[in-house]
Amino acid sequence: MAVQFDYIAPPGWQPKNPDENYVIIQFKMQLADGIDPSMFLKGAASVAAESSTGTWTKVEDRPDSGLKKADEFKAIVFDMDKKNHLFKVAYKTDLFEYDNMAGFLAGPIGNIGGMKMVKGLRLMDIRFPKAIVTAFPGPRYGIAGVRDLLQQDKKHCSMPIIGTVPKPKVGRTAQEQAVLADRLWTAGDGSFDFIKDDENLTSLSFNKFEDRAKLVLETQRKAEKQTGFRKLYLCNITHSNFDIMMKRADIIKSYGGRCVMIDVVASGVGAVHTMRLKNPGLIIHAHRAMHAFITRESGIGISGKGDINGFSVSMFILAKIFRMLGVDSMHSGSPKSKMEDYGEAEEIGSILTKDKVQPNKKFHTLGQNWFGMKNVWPVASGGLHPGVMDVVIAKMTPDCYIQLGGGVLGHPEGGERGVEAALEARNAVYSGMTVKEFVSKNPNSALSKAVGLWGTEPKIVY
Ligand code: CAP
Ligand code: MG
Repeated sequence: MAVQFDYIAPPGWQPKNPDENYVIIQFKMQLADGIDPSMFLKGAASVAAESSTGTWTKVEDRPDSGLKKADEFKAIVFDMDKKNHLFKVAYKTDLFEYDNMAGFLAGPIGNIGGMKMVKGLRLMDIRFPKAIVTAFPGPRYGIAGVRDLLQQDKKHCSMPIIGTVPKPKVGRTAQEQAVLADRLWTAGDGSFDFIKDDENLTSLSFNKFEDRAKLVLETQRKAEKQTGFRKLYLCNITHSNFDIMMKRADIIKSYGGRCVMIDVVASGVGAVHTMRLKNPGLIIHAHRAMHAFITRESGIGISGKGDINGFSVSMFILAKIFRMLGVDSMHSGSPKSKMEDYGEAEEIGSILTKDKVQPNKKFHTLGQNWFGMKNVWPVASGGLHPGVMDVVIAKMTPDCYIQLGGGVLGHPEGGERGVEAALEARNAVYSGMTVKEFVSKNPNSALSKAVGLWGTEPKIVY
């Protein structure tokens, strides 16, 4: 297809000073059935063409047809690894409007996913250059900013932040939600950090947003006074009408809240970017519901060795995009989780937390220089319970949120004991103990009861 220009780099070509000059993308491609494998190079060139300047045929060549600039801005295929279906593409930085994420996505994550010549295309990673990274606001608070806002003492600064998303996901009234928040925030030594709305709890007939925000935030103030610990309520403001979402952020602010939660994939990059710029100084928590319909690869190609079917973008890329757009915490997946996990949660954690991320061959990632942009809390969640917390903290580092829904409210002796068990697990890790060691020394503890029910491995119920 790439008929007008030559989109293939000469052998050995590497982009010069990519952090200034290029966006680099690592692709994995499977040609459609019936297309001879020898066409792989041509296919890669077509991907580069369609995602930058080209189309399926030659177009008219006149002085005013823009072909000179188009040739200058054509994307370049390099580092071809035909055996493993891999190649990279370099796009000149100036092919993009630096601060426009929606505009960016329409290029390299645009039409190419629909091309007949491929039956599988996965974007494994994108490395963004300085001009694009620094054109975005990034997080307002990041890890240090949230710890400061919570006025954490030295001990709690070395621990994860821990909280619950009440289950059932939906069912309680706003009043019942506030009563539950009170029970959980004041349980144990009162240091339980946050309560979070579930991804599908917005403003429902029996649990209106405004009532819930008011009642839970009143409870938060009361619990803070009682326990001496500052708390977070991650209140879900998701709406497809941005004006309503903004109004909800203002309501949270007016009730003294510190944080909003957004289903960022469902809401879209425009909503998240604008909310980051316009919200009244709140922490942004990013739930990634819907991401798996975009990021989950079909086939066995995750490792880069097998065939792939279908079209996807890795979660590494979404993590980078939402860090740039400015969320402060983001679901990253977790080891020992109920969700698909091929070891990528720790890598997502690095992308969210480090300033200079190194490439990782295992996942074909390209690394990233964040040029001082604030970092983001990875959120470990999904089927976690107190029995797995030592391993999760060891892998995700103490700079993470740990979220236990069923893993607190399913405790055999009730929610308060669920909180106690989670806090005991966090303290055990802080004092250098494993969960098993703590349990053998404290057989009547809440943690021991939790481990009695769930063990120390994920519990997957079908
Ligand atoms: C967890 C959770 C989260 C998932 C999202 C749920 O509840 O509230 O939404 O963790 O997945 O609804 O499943 P449990 P991820 O603790 O009861 O499992 O974090 O992978 O984005
Ligand atoms: Mg949930």
